Amino acid sequence: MIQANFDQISQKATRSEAIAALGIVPGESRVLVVGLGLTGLAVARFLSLLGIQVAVTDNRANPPCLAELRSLSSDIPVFLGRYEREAFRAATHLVVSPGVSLDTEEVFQALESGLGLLSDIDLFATVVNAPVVGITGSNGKSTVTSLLGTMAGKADWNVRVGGNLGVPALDLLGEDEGIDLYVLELSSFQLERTSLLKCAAATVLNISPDHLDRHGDIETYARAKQSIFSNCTVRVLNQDDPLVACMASKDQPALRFGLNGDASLDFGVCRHAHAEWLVHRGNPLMAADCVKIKGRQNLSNALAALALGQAVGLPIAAMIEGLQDFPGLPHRMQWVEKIEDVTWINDSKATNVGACIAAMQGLSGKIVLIAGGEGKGADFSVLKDVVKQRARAVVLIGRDADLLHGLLASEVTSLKAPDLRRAVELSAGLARPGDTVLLSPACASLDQFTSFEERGRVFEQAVRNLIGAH
Ligand code: UMA
Ligand code: ADP
Repeated sequence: MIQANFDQISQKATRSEAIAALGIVPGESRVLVVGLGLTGLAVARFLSLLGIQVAVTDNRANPPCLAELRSLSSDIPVFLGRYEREAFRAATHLVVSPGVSLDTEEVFQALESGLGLLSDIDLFATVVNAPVVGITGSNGKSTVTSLLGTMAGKADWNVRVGGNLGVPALDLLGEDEGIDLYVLELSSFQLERTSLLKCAAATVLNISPDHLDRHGDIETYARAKQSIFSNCTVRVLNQDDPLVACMASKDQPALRFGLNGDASLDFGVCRHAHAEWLVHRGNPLMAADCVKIKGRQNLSNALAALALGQAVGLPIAAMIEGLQDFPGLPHRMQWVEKIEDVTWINDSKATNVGACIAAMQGLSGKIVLIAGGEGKGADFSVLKDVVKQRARAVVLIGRDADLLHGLLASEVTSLKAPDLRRAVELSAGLARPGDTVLLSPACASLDQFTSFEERGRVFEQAVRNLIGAH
């Protein structure tokens, strides 16, 4: 026990020193945390434990983590309902939560006036004591992050997995003695405000338009993603995605993966013994059929995880075991029911057009697509071809239903539904035996639901209600 206390004290001292090197010093610095969600709470907790003076502001009157912050300390000043200008004036440093745009007037002005900007990921990177793998991209981040965590577990590594996936990076730290590896899912919002991360291996899985309402254009969005490679040791690059394949650098080694059958790739897919196999520089590793998560996009995810794992020294046998066992995450191409020979699939996590296209391309037979929600400024016209080829009909919900209808009604039968339950009923009427009804909205859910998980649950329940109705 005494040893444990000693370790805690010495760890605190080491972390304080590391944070002081950023110019954040107890008694002198005042850090303003903007946003009181999971990230804001984690940052306030981390800094106040190190004795740093912290204040928090959120423009919501009742932000999600207020009660937790109050129970952490009653001494932390909290400004709610609007971003308090006084709080910005009093601060020496800003930590801006990923949900808050850097263009928000008060934040923008504070940065213009010279305040230092840090992210929770910067603070994490400053004190972390073990190798970090960073995973970003438009689609597949959560899957690859969780899969790599499973692979590391199979090798008996002490691994911690989080970031945009759900547990803020700082909350993964705890007492990090004996941790072998951190695996972080990183969003474009986290990366655009991070400059200190040094990944042992990092990847941009793919780039397709997303969050353009925040980033403005795809170039800015791609640049935020690419910044994951600054200071990284090994770049893992998707050769199938032209926007990613060109992200190589002569100064950093790269491992390349791809589905195009090129045997010279570090990790690829080739024919072997009359079947498709995952290969390492042409050498067969495992039959593609034995990868538990299904679909071409998941084969690509499997190759990415193999390359990242190899870059940090995971044994190949453990990685193969992980691929055989990892069942996939809920709300991603999740089988729900088969009713009167119609298969129902929940892909609620498809919050952008790239994921929706991959979902439709990965299915055989005709599809009734349920889509719509908050499009985040995306260009939906890229859905036209795949909808024309694969869909029998589309049923549209949410804020951008009209926009989608305007583009797709000329290609296939297109109906609008007032809510997801009604969309399920309409889809049941449109689908024929052998079809798939696919919820793959290509949009965020927040106009009608609290999260993509809630949207997926509502869908599953509505589908199960159909069984009772038959
Ligand atoms: N908000 C306000 N006012 C504020 C602060 C936030 O209205 O003052 C709103 C934002 O517009 C946003 C929401 O509240 O819609 C939450 O923002 P936040 O920064 O407080 O979010 P956190 O709870 O800290 O969660 C964040 C990530 N959320 C976002 O980037 C929006 C979580 O990713 C992540 O799991 C968590 O940190 C831990 O790292 C979620 C997400 O949706 C899953 N990410 C986006 C995505 O995957 O597409 C990027
Ligand atoms: P993210 O964390 O990047 O949102 P997820 O693993 O949660 O990624 O998957 C999100 C959506 O993208 C799901 O609809 C899933 O079916 C789809 N998807 C997963 N991997 C890929 C990929 N490599 N390419 C395209 N779509 C993918």
